[in-house]
Amino acid sequence: IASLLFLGIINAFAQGKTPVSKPLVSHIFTADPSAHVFNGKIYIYPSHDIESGTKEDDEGGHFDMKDYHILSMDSPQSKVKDNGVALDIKDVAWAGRQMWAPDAAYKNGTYYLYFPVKDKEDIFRMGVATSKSPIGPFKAEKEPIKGSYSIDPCVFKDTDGSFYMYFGGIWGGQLQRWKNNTYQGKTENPKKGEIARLPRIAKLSADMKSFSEEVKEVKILDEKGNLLMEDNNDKRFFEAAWVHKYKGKYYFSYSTGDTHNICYAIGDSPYGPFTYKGIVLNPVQGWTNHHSIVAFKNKWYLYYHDTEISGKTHLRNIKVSELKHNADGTIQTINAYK
Ligand code: FUB
Repeated sequence: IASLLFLGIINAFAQGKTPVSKPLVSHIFTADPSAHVFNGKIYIYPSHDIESGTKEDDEGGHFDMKDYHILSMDSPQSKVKDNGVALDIKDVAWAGRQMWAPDAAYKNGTYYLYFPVKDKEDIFRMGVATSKSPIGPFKAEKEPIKGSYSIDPCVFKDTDGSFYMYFGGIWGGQLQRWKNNTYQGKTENPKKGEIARLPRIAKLSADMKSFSEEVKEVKILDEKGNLLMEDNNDKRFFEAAWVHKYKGKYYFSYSTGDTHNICYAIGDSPYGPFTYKGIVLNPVQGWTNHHSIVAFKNKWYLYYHDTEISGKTHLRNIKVSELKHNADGTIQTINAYK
């Protein structure tokens, strides 16, 4: 671990940047941190990055994760506990490969873990697993969620108690392969001149294991009310959806992928439309940028990852930073480096 940290320091300085925050854990690689407050404690549901030996390709084949570990802590500043394996790919009957960014929710005494994994046909689907404990172990349902596809689920609980799943990711996340919720087979990646692909939303049923409605697109508009184009790749949706509610408004935040920003857009309904407002987190070390935003004791926190320890894009480490809303509701952009 000491040598991993040393490599990380070299990586940070090699890029002329000094990280502002430290990795939360360094004994395993973690990424895509979905943070929640359950029973007054913080639980993080991250991806568990590993070196599986799978060659790097344009579809992200080197992100070849096989299980999930849940991290817990008393507060954002407290010691972090790794609670061991919460769900293993070998215990998901329909799974093929690549357990990517998960999320979690709690309702009526049960915790739900939502996770994207490729099925045996190599198509990403969303799985759901349940436990009586926030740290698992989780037991997966026998089939993926009916009508689900692509990656990066974010399950948002609204103030009226309704739960919504947001999801989607282009390129390796396969969102471009779906039109009107129908699989089109392998297609080319979106091109300049096209309207940018839109993230998806579906309300969850009372049982939390299915969608209660047809999956819909979530519109992200520019300041003039037009849908963002693929050409606006420093602003358009790529992956890593997250929703938080602040002073009655819905904040939809996401990664722009190939331009590496975490951006946000604000709306009046969980379904959107959302109007683009700015950048939450500037690019971090490594290709991917993926985050969550959570309130804890009257302060807001941004959980994110970079590659400080390994210097490798597929071996990431999670971090946390305080997030501030301005009086007009906009978010102060965070730089992960000085
Ligand atoms: O961790 C695998 C993938 O990398 C996630 O699903 C994306 O959001 C990106 O962070």
